[in-house]
Order: sequence, then C-alpha cells, then structure tokens
Amino acid sequence: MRVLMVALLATASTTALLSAPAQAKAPAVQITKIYYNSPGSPDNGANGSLNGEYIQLKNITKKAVSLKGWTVRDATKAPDHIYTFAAFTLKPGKTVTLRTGVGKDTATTRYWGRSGGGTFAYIWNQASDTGYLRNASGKLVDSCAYNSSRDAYKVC
Ligand SMILES: [Ca+2]
Ligand SMILES: [Ca+2]
Repeated sequence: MRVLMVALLATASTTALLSAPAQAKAPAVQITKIYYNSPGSPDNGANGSLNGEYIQLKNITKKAVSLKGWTVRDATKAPDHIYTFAAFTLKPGKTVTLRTGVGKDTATTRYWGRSGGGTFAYIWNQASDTGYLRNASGKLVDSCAYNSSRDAYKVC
C-alpha cells in the first residue's frame, strides 16, 4: 500500500512539473475587461448604447504585436459575431478598446460596426457570455467568461 501511495505521489508531482511551463506562460495579448451591460436601461440598440459595451485587449509585453487577422468573438456561433482586425499594431503595454457599434477607428479604439438589429446588435450578453481572442492562425490566445447580471462589466 505504501509503495502504491509513493508511486501515485510521484506521478502527481511529475504531472505538475510537466504542466507548469504552459501555465506560467501568459499570453502576450490578454483580454482585460468586457463591459457587457451598456450604461442606461433599457438597452435600446442605439449607436451610443452599442458603443457603451466593449472588450479591451492589452499587450502585456515589451514588444509591439501586430493584430492583423486576429479575431474576437463571443460564445454565439454566428459569423457576424466575429470581429477581425485589419492592419493594427498594439504597442507595448497598450490597451485597445473594441466597441460594438459604428465609429471611426483610432489608435486606441476600434469599432465592430454593428447596427440596426435593435437588441440583437449587441455582442456581449447581459448575464453570461465568453470572449475569445484568436491570432491570425486561429489559435486561441485568451478567453474571458463571466456569469453575473449584478455587475455591468468583468475584469478578466
Ligand atoms: Ca444597460
Ligand atoms: Ca453574445
């Protein structure tokens, strides 16, 4: 019995050692916040309200990262719920805010460009949803899930 316990413990610690590097390597660009309950009620789908919800991505490294071809999406399996970055560079330590509605892209704010669907134009559900960030190869870089209608936003 004692031999078996030792063997089990050894296996457990080997597994921990092997999986440690993957856990330690934080993604270069992270989802830092999802503001999912736009200010005001009810949420009427107007452009100002759509732009009141957003997701933020931060480059936590000391190197610029090109987000060209990177995608952001929610848990909905709908093609129009995928945002794809055009040519865009996120500078070291900087954050980009991706707002749901229509607007003029800047160095710090991008716009999904959604409109016209009333409440269906929103991306981020009021109570629970998940944001996914993938690189240009389609590899999952980061995700952030929330499950609370008490708060208006989630700090990831
Ligand atoms: Ca609201
Ligand atoms: Ca959603």
